Amino acid sequence: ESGITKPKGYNVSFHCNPEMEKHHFGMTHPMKPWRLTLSKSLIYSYGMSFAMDNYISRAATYEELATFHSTDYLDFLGTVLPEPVPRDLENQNPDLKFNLGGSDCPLFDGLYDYCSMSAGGALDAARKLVSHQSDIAIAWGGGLHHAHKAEASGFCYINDIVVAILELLRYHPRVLYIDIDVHHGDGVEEAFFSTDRVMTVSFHKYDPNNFFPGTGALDDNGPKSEQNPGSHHALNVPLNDGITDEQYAMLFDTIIGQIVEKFRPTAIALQCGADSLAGDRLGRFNLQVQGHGACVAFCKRMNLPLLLFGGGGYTPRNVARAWAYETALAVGVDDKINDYIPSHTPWRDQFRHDTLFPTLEQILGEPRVNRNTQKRLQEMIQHVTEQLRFVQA
Ligand code: VJV
Ligand code: CA
Ligand code: ZN
Repeated sequence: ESGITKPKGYNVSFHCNPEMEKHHFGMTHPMKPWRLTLSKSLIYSYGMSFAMDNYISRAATYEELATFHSTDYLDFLGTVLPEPVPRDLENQNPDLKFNLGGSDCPLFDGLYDYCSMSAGGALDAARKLVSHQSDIAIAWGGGLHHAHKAEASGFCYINDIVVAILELLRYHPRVLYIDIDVHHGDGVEEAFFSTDRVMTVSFHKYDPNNFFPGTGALDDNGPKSEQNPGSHHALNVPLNDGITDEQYAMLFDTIIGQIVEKFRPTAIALQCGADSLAGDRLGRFNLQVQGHGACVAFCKRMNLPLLLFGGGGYTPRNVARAWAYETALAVGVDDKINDYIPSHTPWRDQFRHDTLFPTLEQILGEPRVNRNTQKRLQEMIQHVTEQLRFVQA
């Protein structure tokens, strides 16, 4: 038995930082950095490290973070201390400085290190792509798409995606950003609102009054003005509860296919938030590991430098399954992975049955009622097609 080996002439790099994974948002907070450790264990157990270049990422420097974030915000983030008594859910202080210290974005030990390590992994990944050392670069510790220039939001403090895309833009004329997290990628969209060099497209659950962050309607396409080159370069695909693999793939392939044809990106950044999977603690969709992974497979087929970020994902065992499967897709061993479980793996047969591949037959989560009509999905495709009439590469 040979095990997984490196594909010839095709490089995948894997960027992680074990120190980052040790941080805690608080006992019952949904964001659990240890899901990264779980994902990595599954990936390494399959022997996938032998098919990739593996890097321990460094922390991003203050200067690197300041390419997007305001120095006022960074200075505060670097000096605030955890509160001795955490604020409870009900009793929130309405005037939090930079939105730091509430229940969504708590102050915890080592917060600044956690943030700079997340961004460091994303930046390392971007640099591997621009130097042509990698064809696909993976940073599962990144993908924190809600952070703004001078404000934390929705479990995100530093927008590692924006920092990494800014690095790509030093060498790439046009970057396509795609976001399959169940939440709207508002921070990334806003950061590139006024440029035509980045097209952002987010697929998300949309219900302005009941689902975070409430933005990302179909006709939110950036500030509409003649002078703004960024108009028509922000696309949104607002969805309802219970969308299935088939519907999602149809939308994704049609929309992304059209965008690639019209916008002609020279690199793709894909945020793979795993909270769009069925059975997620915060999510609402019915996606299975295959349906989620199909988005990665589609982007890979575009044959462009590809940066894969993590993001949300609140049922850790499913996060690990999805990101392990997507790592296998990136490397190109998804179809033969079960044959390659190293022979020295303890409980090899149980491992084969309990972890990754069974989920490719088994259904994740309680199925939700699908509230997405075929008619509405067609309207969304139509709207995107109309926006793309204004786009010229
Ligand atoms: O919906 C919100 C904001 C509120 C105020 C704060 N309360 C707790 C919840 C309602 C309006 N925030 C969302 C943020 C979701 C962020 C998603 C991030 C990503 O996946 O897109 C990218 C990494 C929200 N939904 C659920 C919760 N917050 C939530 C927060 C908690 C919690 C339970 C649920 C914080 C602490 C604890 N439990 C103990
Ligand atoms: Ca999204
Ligand atoms: Zn999310």
